[in-house]
Amino acid sequence: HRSPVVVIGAGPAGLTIGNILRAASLDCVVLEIETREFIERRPRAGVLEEWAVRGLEERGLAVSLLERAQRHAECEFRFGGERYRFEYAELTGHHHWIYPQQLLVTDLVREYADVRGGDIRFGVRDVELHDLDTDRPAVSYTDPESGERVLIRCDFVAGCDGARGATRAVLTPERAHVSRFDYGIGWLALLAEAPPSNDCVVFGMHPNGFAGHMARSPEVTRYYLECPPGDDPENWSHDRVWSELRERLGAAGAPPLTEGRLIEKRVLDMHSYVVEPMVFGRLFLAGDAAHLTAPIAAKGMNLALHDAFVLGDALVAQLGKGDGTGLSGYSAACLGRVWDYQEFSQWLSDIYHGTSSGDPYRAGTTLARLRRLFGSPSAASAFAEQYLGKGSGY
Ligand code: RFL
Repeated sequence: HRSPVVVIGAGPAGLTIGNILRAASLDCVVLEIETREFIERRPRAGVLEEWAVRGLEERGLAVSLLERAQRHAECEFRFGGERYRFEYAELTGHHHWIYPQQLLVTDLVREYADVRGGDIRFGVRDVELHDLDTDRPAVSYTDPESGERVLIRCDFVAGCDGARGATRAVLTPERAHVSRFDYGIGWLALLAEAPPSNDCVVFGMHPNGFAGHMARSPEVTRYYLECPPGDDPENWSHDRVWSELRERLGAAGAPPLTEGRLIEKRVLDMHSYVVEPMVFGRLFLAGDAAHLTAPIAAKGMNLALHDAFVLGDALVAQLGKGDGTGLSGYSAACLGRVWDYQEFSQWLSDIYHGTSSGDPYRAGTTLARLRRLFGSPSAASAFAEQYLGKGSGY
């Protein structure tokens, strides 16, 4: 078996790279451990930045998204029992798009496999990488039906298998440097079968802890509740969840929360890492395999798409025209944005979690930051720029 590129992982990063290669009539094989049905239903992120939507659109990958996604122009902060609207589109002219990750994945799989004729193998087992520091690397896996090992020789491997994949294991300390940050905070991530309770995203800063409200669709809403890291979701009964949400998101004049059945309830421990460089020999990492950003600032899916645009275009230039400049500059071209988003997530985490830290000094500085955001136009535009992600300049 031979293919110019093997892509490991069919998430937003891997599928976008596969689609870019197929659009240039280049062959690749995408390997995915889960089934197609599973990845098309796995709920995760939902916020797309405008430059990411435009990047998908330019590559013919945003037809359904532009028909179905909601376009948001503002968000709302609640603290001290009051509501504060933040009209970022009015400030910057840019928007957020709300589109559940599983719908984007469904669109990308359909386009890659059914429209562009791409090769994708689901349910593969025991993926291993070989000879990465030679010019003929290979990837092997166990075929789910025959149980046999299959080896694919290639020119390049794209490691897009997320935070728990096989490519991260290859990156021993001699091969790449990993910087980590642990926030020491947990978020109970909830999906409620209930229409959104507000016309935009809401961030609630409360002495009991942070709470977030994010629309996903007219029928489903994501909520977050700050909790101790490692907390057991079973500690959070239906009644406890809704009473905490009501309390933490409560504010004068706020519409009441629309309650509903909780269809997902899991605890996410907030931590982040960055792998540098994002390359080892012929292995190029993209998305969560290269860097994890705690979902505090909703940046992960956007970074995965940014990597995929840069890597997809660089592979096309190399394989189509023998131009290797994109590949040699790949890691540097991505890490600027990666670190920028890491820093913003850390800054935002201080705002979200300061008032519940139990430390009156941190609570005081948090409230000062919030007042500055709503009192100073230049602080507001700096925030809006980072909240929306920069469109260019990296
Ligand atoms: P993915 O989506 O994890 O895809 C990796 C794919 O690789 C497969 N895989 C393997 N395949 C072959 N061999 C192996 N050994 C493999 N191991 C794993 C997996 O099954 C999977 O299909 O990575 P990618 O493409 O880098 O995309 C990253 C995003 O998924 C991630 O950053 C976001 O979901 C993070 N995130 C959010 N990001 C945002 O931009 N906005 C948000 O609002 C947002 N909310 C979230 C989030 C992540 C969450 N969780 C559960 C992690 C909310 C949550 C709850």
